[in-house]
Amino acid sequence: MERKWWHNKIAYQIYPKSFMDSNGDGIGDIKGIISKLDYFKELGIDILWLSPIYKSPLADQGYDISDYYDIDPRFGTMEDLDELIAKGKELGIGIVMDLVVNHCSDEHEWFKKACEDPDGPYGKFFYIEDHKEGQPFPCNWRSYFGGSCWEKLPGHDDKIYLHVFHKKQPDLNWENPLLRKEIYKMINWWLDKGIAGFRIDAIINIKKKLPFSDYPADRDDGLSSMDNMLKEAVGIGEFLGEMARETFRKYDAFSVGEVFNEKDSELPLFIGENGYFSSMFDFSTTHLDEESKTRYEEKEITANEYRDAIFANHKRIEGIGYLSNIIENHDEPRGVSRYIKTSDLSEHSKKALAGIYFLLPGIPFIYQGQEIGMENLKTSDIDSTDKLDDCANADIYNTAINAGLSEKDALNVLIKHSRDNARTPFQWSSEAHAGFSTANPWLLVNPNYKKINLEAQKKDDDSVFNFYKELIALRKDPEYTDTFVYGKFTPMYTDMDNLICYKRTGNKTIIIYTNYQAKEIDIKLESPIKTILLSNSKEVRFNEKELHLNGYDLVVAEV
Ligand code: TEU
Ligand code: CA
Repeated sequence: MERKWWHNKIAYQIYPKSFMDSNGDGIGDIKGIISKLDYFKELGIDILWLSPIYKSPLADQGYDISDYYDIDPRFGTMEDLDELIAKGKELGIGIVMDLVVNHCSDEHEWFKKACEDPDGPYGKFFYIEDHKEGQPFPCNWRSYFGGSCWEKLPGHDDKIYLHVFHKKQPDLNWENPLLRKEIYKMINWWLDKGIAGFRIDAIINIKKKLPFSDYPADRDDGLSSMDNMLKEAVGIGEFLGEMARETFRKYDAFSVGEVFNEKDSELPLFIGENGYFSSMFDFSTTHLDEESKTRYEEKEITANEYRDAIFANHKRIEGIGYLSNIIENHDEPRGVSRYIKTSDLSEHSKKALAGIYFLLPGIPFIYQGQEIGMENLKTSDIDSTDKLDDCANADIYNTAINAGLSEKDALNVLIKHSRDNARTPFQWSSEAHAGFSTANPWLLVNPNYKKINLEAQKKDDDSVFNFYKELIALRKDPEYTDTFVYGKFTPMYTDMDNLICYKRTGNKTIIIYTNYQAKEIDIKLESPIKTILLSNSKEVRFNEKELHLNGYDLVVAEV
């Protein structure tokens, strides 16, 4: 496989609104990010992905863009961003912007012009249909945030527009070459500025199955999940190939797709050599507890389920391309609260989870706060839905109420699944507002900040934070980096329960052993251990033939 500059990078996702507030208005901002650049240098981060900071009404926290060429004043100015890009460059840190082009904001001038003249050129930038009051909509797709994906076009009683997300996020019509040209122009404008690349939002949605038609309803609302339509939509490759040719490839930019529902046969086209994207996220574990969102029974993801999901996905991708590995992002609950049994959650088990995903083939992404082991909110932290913020919350809560849950139980379901879990402010210290801001933050701080915060962890050699530092240093160690980046991946001990073990073979042979359960275990060694490269346990006991692992021990060994 041809070597690319991004293959050996470590990436970090910033959710700007919740990262660091520099001016005391309770909202994180670009100056706050700049003030922490040394922190990223210390950690060993190469790529910073910023969730959207463009001009936006923030109906979906910036994923609703009203001007692609401007910065929202709440986050700062274009000068601030230029400074971030320049200072990042000096430190060897590339800035990756979020590319949100399935939709824009209803406050974008394109949409305003479309409302003024739906039959004019900008009307064709969107999906606008005629509609008579009382008539069925052109299709019964459920928007991702609940309810129909059709909404009355402002100023026109006889017209509607499509939004697969929030009604303030009208879908852009990618079938229109003029729209596509505008998008590529914008992408190149940003790449000319010197950013390292893009994370590409919700991209699988740009190809719709047309003409609009109904799919079988999958909930009492009579609507159908978008997945059903996406399965039948073909031809997205024409758009993505064109976009790659017209933009990313010309700049050798890094691009990572938020890709769901891709078809196996399309993988080489997506992330193979000369694929549409440099990489795409491994979401194989995020679906494991999907059902508990709507079936309302406690579902803990088991070690075997977790292992089988990531191993299968890495095997599927083997020889084709590079996954971007995550345990969480701004759309998911915190990984440690989700992939570790509640009764087993500790600094020790958090380090085990970190080691497992971090040393897989692909590009490790750390989501802000993950490196200090930030956790979900607890049901006892919140007594009302008002304390939360996300536009996706209403659907989760109402669906639970409609299914017959009490208000208290519905609130508990919401607290478990809300995207707000990942969006509470970064816990810098035990000071007021966790050191995130001098004012009341826009979203509550997780009350556990006195215990879980960066300042305390920096002082503690055994902290989760210092373990992440060691993991990064190990991946970058000149002796081993080639094996971690390009080494072959071989699952091991998959016939045994609760062991998550794999081998990386390059110019070195490294085995990652993890006992992902509370119970201790002795395992037979395939080959004798030469050196222990890293472990979350102070003392690792082994002999020629056997390795002893206490509960949640992770051992990285050269053999
Ligand atoms: O997410 C797209 C997506 O498909 C989901 O994970 C979505 O967040 C979830 O189904 C809603 O409950 C991206 C962004 O990451 C997300 O933050 C945005 O809300 C969304 O696109 C729209 O831009
Ligand atoms: Ca601010």
